[in-house]
Amino acid sequence: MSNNNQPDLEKVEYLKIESNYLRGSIVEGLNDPITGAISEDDTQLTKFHGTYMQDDRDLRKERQKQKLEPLYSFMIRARVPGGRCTPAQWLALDDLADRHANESIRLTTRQAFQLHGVIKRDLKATIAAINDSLLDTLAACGDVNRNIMCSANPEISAVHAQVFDDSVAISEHLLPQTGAYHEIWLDGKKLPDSTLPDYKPFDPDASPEEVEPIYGKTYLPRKFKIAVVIPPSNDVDVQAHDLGFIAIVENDELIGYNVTCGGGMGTTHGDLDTFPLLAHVVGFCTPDQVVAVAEAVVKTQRDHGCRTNRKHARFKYTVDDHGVDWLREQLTQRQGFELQEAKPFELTSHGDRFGWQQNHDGTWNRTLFISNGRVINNEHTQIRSALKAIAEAELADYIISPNQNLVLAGVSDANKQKVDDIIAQNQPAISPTRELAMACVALPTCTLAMAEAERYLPDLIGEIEKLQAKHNIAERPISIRMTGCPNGCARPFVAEMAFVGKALGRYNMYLGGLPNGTRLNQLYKEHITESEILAHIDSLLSEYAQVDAAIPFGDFVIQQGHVQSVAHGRQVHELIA
Ligand code: SRM
Ligand code: SF4
Repeated sequence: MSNNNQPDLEKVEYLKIESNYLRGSIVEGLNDPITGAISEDDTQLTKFHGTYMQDDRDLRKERQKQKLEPLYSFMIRARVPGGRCTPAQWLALDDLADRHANESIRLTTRQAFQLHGVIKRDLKATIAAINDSLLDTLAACGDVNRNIMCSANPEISAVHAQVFDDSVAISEHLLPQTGAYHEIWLDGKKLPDSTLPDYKPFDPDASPEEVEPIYGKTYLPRKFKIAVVIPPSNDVDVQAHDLGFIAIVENDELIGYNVTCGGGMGTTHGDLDTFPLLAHVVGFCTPDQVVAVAEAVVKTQRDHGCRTNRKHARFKYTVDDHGVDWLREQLTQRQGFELQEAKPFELTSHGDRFGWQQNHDGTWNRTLFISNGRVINNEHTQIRSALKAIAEAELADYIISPNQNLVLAGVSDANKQKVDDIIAQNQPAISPTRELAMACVALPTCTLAMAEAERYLPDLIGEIEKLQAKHNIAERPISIRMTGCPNGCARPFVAEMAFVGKALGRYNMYLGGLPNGTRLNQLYKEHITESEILAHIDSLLSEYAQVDAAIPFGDFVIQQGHVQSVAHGRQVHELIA
């Protein structure tokens, strides 16, 4: 508490104010040859530039024993609105994965790329090379609007281009305007075709509104996330985001968007004041209004989000604390128009559509399964080489799906077979449950991981598949997600079944989401091991096998009283069994 009994601002708020619009001492830190690390303060600031300092947690103890500093390296996250990139951009990323990273490309749950294991010496060159490919990393992380998501492979493909363009417009409008990014990574240059804002040198006398018209000096209280969905798919889990736009399509024409506000997944174990929330549908706007609505929502959070407690700083808490009527008033004032009444819509599934699908223009999309988004060559798969070959032959555009998979898009009739031939060995038949599964990165790179996720879920799904086969329900899909901690990076709290890491080898188990991602699940068992997990699943599946195949697993567990139907995020942590 400060002297006047007002709660103190979070330390990072001062850091943002004093950083000269995200410059801090990043340049000095990068040039310091004594350590592979950068300072704690600069670590916070580099997030806004799209990179996180990490260390290899598999090697931490060994390095400590040898009295060496941790093996520091950097994760770089690119900004890829709607997950879309060209074959040339894919090849640039693929090249960097070998030259500067750990020989893999990671597709994220927000349709972006990550490179892991980039050492400090190579950081600037890697970010500059990403920019050379006309992608960038600005605002991929940090207290700003992050990568915007957009349905990857919608059934109503006729409106995809328009909805995608609206998503890009929102993304670009909400980019930080500071020249820090250009100075630190691009030697003050802006490439002619780059979508980055124009370069502005630092002017100590300029007002915050001149430098950062939307964010000001303090940026947002916390990260901010936007998703745009084209029903009936809910591949983006639209209500899991701070702000969402649901495309409303009539006769194959986009008439506008329902606006959703106040969703989010992150929680902290044992802290009941933190919880996931689903966004409210707050109204409808026309396509030409989306950018104004996005700006009004962001500014509402800028001015009213909590800056004294980062655990309460997400927009979901702002909306939960003040209510939807208050929010509508804020938006009307800031936008200069009222949102219209929301239109009816239906969402059917939050999974991807695999295999070939034809677009309205006659071209084809094929969605490939990429296990937890890790594009790699190893003893099980040569998917990285296959995707490189497709890019080299320019057979498709690339769209990262919101479920860490990859859509090869816009393939001509003539090229379909060529794609199939290249991909054949790398797309084994997989079960409907595995198709839906998603795990966050977790160990060894994530500093916050308490348990394995990406490296473990494929094996656990293997065991669950055996149990599904035992009960003759192998063909019934169950959406299963795993995270290494309760931050929720694989959006676990909207899955039908979720495992959230508590400690190495131990997870909290949640049940009761819907296959379309529009209901929160609830804690079912705490702190359990693999054998306990499998025993519980065996028992649940033996009951599930007796009910009508049309009943989704998430509904069945509620009907049988294993968990409750959750009306508010606070109930997610309630253990009723
Ligand atoms: Fe996340 C922090 C990885 C999507 C909620 N997330 C992290 C960090 C950066 C750990 C850190 O702060 O040191 C992780 C880096 C791990 C690594 O080694 O790569 C990380 N998050 C990821 C990714 C890569 C998971 C994946 O397997 O794909 C996703 C990158 C998305 C992107 O491209 O931008 C990712 N993170 C999400 C999502 C899902 C989403 O946005 O749709 C969520 C839940 C939704 C939400 O934000 O409410 C999410 N990540 C968090 C949180 C908790 C935020 C909160 O409100 O409490 C943290 C921790 C934090 O912010 O303090 C976090
Ligand atoms: Fe790391 Fe936790 Fe996010 Fe997984 S959920 S990537 S363990 S922060």
